Amino acid sequence: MKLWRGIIEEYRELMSLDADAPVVTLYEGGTPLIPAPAFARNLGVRADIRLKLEGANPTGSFKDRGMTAAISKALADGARVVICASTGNTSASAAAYAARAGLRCVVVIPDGAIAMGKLAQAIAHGAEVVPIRGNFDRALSIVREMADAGLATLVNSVNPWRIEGQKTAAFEIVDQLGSGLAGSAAAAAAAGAAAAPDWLAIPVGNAGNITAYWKGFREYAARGRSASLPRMAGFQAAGAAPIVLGRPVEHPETIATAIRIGNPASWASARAAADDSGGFIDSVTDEEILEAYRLLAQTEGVFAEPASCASAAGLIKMARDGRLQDGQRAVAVLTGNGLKDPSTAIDCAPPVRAAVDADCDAVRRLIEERV
Ligand code: AN7
Repeated sequence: MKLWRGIIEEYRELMSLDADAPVVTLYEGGTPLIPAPAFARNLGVRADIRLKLEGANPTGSFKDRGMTAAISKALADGARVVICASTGNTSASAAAYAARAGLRCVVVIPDGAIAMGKLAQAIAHGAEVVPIRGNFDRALSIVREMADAGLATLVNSVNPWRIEGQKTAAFEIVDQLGSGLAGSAAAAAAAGAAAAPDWLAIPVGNAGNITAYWKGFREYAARGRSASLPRMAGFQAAGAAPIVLGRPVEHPETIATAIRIGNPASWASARAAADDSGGFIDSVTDEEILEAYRLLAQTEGVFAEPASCASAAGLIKMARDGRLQDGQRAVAVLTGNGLKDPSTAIDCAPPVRAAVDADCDAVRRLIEERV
């Protein structure tokens, strides 16, 4: 059995890290790419749908791919303190990798607007948590200023090492799809080369991840390791959809707090990824996100956090309006684990029934009347 070594060791020749630099890793990456036949049946088109389970990373989100690279580089450069703004997952990941590297970690978050699991992680890993009376966009501008002043190394996705790490998810998808599968990528596969899916559906917040995936797919194709490129389909939440609207949103609002971002730092490169790939950036409503959230959990056994489900909600929308067609293959990136946000899971479901007496009769009665 070959053990997974983390994304830097697995894809070192495709990343421009110094060979002798220290590697700070939690053995991130190598996440499952799973078929979603029940979800696909709900779409009403005969498409091949796969889910990339980024919630299976060590801290429960895709951020770990970027963080192993950014923290390794920070350590190599002699940093003592790292800093980030976050809607939650970046802070959880930065806190964990900084702990492993022995670095101080400061995280600046919008007060009251990050999911409980993520806050718990930042605290558990010993990060210094600074809540601000303002949103993510404000937090990002503050930490950028702190970094410019030389107080700390910035590990948000404006740090190019974050993008370097995150692009490896695109490599994995091509490798995992392998060869000999159905869909319009089949011709390329038959020729012996692995290929990208027809569509890559992905949530968009600060827009680093869509930028990273597009970079990864292009680099893999340029190296002859992928016979095709996907069309990139990015999805923002309707209440936080600056790229779709073409202007910053001053007060972004969505149940998907991870992507509650009104002025994405990587706006231009996200636009380019969509345009250059023949794709688009669209929005999905909170209701559509929650519908996808329930479908994935209850028909596929996949618990992804609400922001993640923007990609799956996007596929439902694409199937409805004819953009996703019979015979195509689509991968939805599920960026974070559902356990990150237990409050949404509980608040959006019927209440758990009141306790019954602790005897078999009471429980049997409930089973017989189908609870
Ligand atoms: C689950 O943690 O911005 O478009 O500060 O946590 O690369 O920003 C999180 C973003 C999608 C959007 N899904 O990715 C943060 C943060 C989940 C996320 C996104 C985030 P980008």
